[in-house]
Amino acid sequence: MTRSKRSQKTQSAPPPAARILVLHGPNLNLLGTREPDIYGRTTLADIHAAMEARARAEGTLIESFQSNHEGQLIDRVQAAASEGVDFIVINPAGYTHTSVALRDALAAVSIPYVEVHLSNIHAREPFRQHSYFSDRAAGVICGLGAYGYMAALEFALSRLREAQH
Ligand code: CA2
Repeated sequence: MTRSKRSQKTQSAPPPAARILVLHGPNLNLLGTREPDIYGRTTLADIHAAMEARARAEGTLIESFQSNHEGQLIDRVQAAASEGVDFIVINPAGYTHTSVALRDALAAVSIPYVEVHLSNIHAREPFRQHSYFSDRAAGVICGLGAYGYMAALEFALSRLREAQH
């Protein structure tokens, strides 16, 4: 056996890149185009681009998915388990206050998640002040606008770095 073949044999494969999934609930596709006083002027594409660049710098794979349909979000969460997603950042939007089913999907896959809201839901109508997601979240960020997603991403990256050591 040649020296290069021998060294190839003993080299271990690099660990697979960590994976983060960013989930956006209903109506967030409108971000940056309507109600800028509440939700700001940053679009979902802007948010994804900024998160992508930051994650790439750490060698982490990131995917974003937005849907206006509860079942599609649930399917995406279920698929995340078989895809080896390590961390989820989720803004369940209106489903925050209604969806036992999406909560159950996150509980079923046991993937840690941070819940993000652009607005401060505690300073708004009473019905927004209960979330079906917060008690199981690693953390909750609200009221920081689009920056909240970057803060959640930094937290996820630090968690994933810790897990690799
Ligand atoms: O503050 C948040 O991020 C929310 O999750 C946004 C949801 C709302 O139901 C939650 O209570 C708090 C609404 C998302 C609607 O997004 C729009 C964006 C631009 C224009 C219109 C709606």
